[in-house]
Amino acid sequence: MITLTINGRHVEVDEGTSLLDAAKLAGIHIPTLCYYPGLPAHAVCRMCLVEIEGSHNPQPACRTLAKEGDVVATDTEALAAFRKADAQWLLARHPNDCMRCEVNGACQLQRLVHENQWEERWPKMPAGAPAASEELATDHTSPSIWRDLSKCIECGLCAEVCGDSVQNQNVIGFANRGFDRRPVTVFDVPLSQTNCISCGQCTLVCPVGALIEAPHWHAVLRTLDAHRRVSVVQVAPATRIAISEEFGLEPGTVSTGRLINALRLLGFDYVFDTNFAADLTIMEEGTELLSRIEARTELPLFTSCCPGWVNWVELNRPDLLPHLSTTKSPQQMHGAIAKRGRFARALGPDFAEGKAEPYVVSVMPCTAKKDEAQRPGVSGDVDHVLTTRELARMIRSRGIPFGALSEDGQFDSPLGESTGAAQIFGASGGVMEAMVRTAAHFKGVEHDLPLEWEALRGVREGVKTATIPGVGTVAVCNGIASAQRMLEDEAWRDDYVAIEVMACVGGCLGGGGEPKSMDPHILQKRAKAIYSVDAKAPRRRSYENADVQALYASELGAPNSPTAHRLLHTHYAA
Ligand code: HC1
Ligand code: SF4
Repeated sequence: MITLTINGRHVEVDEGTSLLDAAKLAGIHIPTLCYYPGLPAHAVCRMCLVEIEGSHNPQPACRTLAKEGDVVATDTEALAAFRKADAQWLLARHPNDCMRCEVNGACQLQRLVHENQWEERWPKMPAGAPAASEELATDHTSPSIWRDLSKCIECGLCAEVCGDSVQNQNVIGFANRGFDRRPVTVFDVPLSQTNCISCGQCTLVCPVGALIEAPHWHAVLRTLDAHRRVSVVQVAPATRIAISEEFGLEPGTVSTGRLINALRLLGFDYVFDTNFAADLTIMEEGTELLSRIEARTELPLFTSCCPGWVNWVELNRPDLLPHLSTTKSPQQMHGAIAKRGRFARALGPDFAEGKAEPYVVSVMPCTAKKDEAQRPGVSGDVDHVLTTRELARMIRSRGIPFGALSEDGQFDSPLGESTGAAQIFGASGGVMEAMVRTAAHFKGVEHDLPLEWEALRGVREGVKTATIPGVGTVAVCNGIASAQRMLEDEAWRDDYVAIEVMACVGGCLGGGGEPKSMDPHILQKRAKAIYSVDAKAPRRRSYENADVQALYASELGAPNSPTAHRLLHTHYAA
């Protein structure tokens, strides 16, 4: 242990602890802009400078390690003046449009200026991070991610998360030095022309509004307000947990009922559960897997519910496309069933004759789901996709007291019923565990096997595996970089029968559309909540979903039937 003094307080910390973390342990707040837990600290924003006795210049607390006997000050007048000047420099190059900015209220620069009442601005300077052209300064070409370089504060977090530290995509990097330093895409082209997989991790770490999800919530609100169409919303498994954080509830709080009540207050006519379609996905994908095993073809099967992963395969390894399950993701399946199934036909003669269809919105923890909803072969299933963060904006905008709402909300029937297996889709390993539970049933071995597969769970590096008697060995890649590492060695072709890949670390619960959090344990807290919902569920295997069974009996026939293929399967672009 190391003992030091910060602002006159004695603090004991482990060796290797940064001054920023040491201060946090002592309850002392040091402002930051370019720091993000888990990413390397580059100390470019200089907000966290602190004075250390015996050191000539202030040092950045984020990347200075605590040393035995350090005497540190975080609150001197000189430091306050320095931080103010730093903020003024950033503001002088920043547009003054907070009122209509998508991250209004969640912007770290705005929070600092507000907290400190740094009211004087320096004279306006040329916009920050000048782009090669006006067109590139505001890039709305991606269906999922919007960039506005005039808001960039050059913290570097986007390049870090997109690069080797996490996603390993290296779509964004930094060009030039000094005044002209700015984040650019490879060859400085619009995002839509790059190999961006739309994972949205860059939007999650951006402290300002320079990188955001392509916003759909304004259009959704306008449609709901007009009330001309029958509206349907579906909610992803991960959203019902993480949205609690947006409203000050303890991370890991399950808010399913509150969320349903909030969606009704916003004006949705029907509130359904994406989990219903996750159970349906398992019926289709599990059957597809067993057929491929029987036919000994196109194995291993890769899961296809993560659109970031599907994008990556299409962009980087089209040779793997035959291995991707043709089963649509739960989001798209749900939309297809809601628009073209018995539910829609019962809405009235125009719906039955195909002249009208309900307006379908999904709420997802994911930015790539926006891109997925526009894919050839599935576009039209879902009209708008909201991230968890966007839904929180809508709820706040209408003054709905989310935290005070009752947890008694219930999904509508029949597209709202689900099992615990569907709920765990939201965590890395969950899709595979859900598939194992039902595949074991199809193979008649489920009673000899555990229901819970610990080996497939958790937010850890490397490939997670489990061997299922009668099925084979299955694998889980936690994050796109982990899949890329696995593919470097050809052994995956022989070692596994099925492989789950989720592009974001932690799975959907760590998705690019989730609430921004500086809690280093946030993924574990969200995962614990997801598994607790499964543990308490009365039915925990997808084939036990009575409404899914009824759907097969009344409309689809059997899993992988021609009707099921028409509604619930897709194809990929080579
Ligand atoms: Fe997911 Fe899925 S689990 S992809 O992570 O298969 O986004 O939560 O909704 O579609 O069910 C996301 C989550 C989500 C789909 C399901
Ligand atoms: Fe990189 Fe993902 Fe952002 Fe695209 S969405 S730029 S791949 S972090």
